[in-house]
Amino acid sequence: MKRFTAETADPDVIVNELLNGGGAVGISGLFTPEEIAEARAIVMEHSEEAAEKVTHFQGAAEEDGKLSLQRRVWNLLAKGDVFCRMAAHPVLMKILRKFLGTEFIMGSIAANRILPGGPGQEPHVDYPYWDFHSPETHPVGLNGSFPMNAQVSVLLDPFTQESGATGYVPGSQKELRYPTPEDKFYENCAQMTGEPGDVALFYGVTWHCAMPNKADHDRSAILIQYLPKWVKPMEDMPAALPQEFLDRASPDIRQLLGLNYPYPEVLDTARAGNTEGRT
Ligand SMILES: O=C(O)CCC(=O)C(=O)O
Ligand SMILES: [Fe+2]
Repeated sequence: MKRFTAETADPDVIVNELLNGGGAVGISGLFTPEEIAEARAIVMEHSEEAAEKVTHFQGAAEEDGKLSLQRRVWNLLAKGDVFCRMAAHPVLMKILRKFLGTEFIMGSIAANRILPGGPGQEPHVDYPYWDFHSPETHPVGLNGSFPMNAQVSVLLDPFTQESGATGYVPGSQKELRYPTPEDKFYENCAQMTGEPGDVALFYGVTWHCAMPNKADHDRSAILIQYLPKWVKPMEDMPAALPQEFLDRASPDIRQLLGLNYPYPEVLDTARAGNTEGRT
């Protein structure tokens, strides 16, 4: 992974690396130790108990009864001003404006805490959301030649090989497809390692996942999803229709109104348990 600082983070160089290079970069020096300590304290406070929250790519963990070793804290903008500073850091804004267009939006800001012994996730892509395990539900020929997603992880703990730093396959963003077992992800992956306060920025087409935490400490990060402005529909058609219309709409009309697609969803209060993944 190519590494940059707040001073050397040239948007053109980084955009090229995301699209045509490894698909992920590291940036250090964006946040103070105080900001990271504050964010971490809030995340820990909100995940002290293994509260059942919706999660993704944890099908195997759910089967093994290990879901509680990964904890999500959703809807972070409502939980502390420090998260607004993370989401809109000027260095990130400048790079993301180049990558996703000047009016890009944020799709999610959440913490992912993996406790010691946490098994990590299923290798996946985040393009534009999480459901490319079912490619037939997307437009024919959809590909990653232009970005419809960018992911930022702000590391709150040391991300090492041992602690399960996000694994990814460099170059896998060049062909949009969900990884299969034949791709031997774990043999081919590198890891987005770093110190608390460092940022990993990656293109969501890149095959990646949280790796198993074999260290004796937690491994938490703030995960931020960014999208082009038009990933949100232009018209809010359901809001413009009377409730009786929606109640009696056929399955096809409901689909056309976007009512079958769950996102955007209030993940903080969504049904607990794993809802996405191949398994
Ligand atoms: O926490 C990580 O290392 C990655 C999380 C991730 O990729 C996801 O939740 O989509
Ligand atoms: Fe992901």
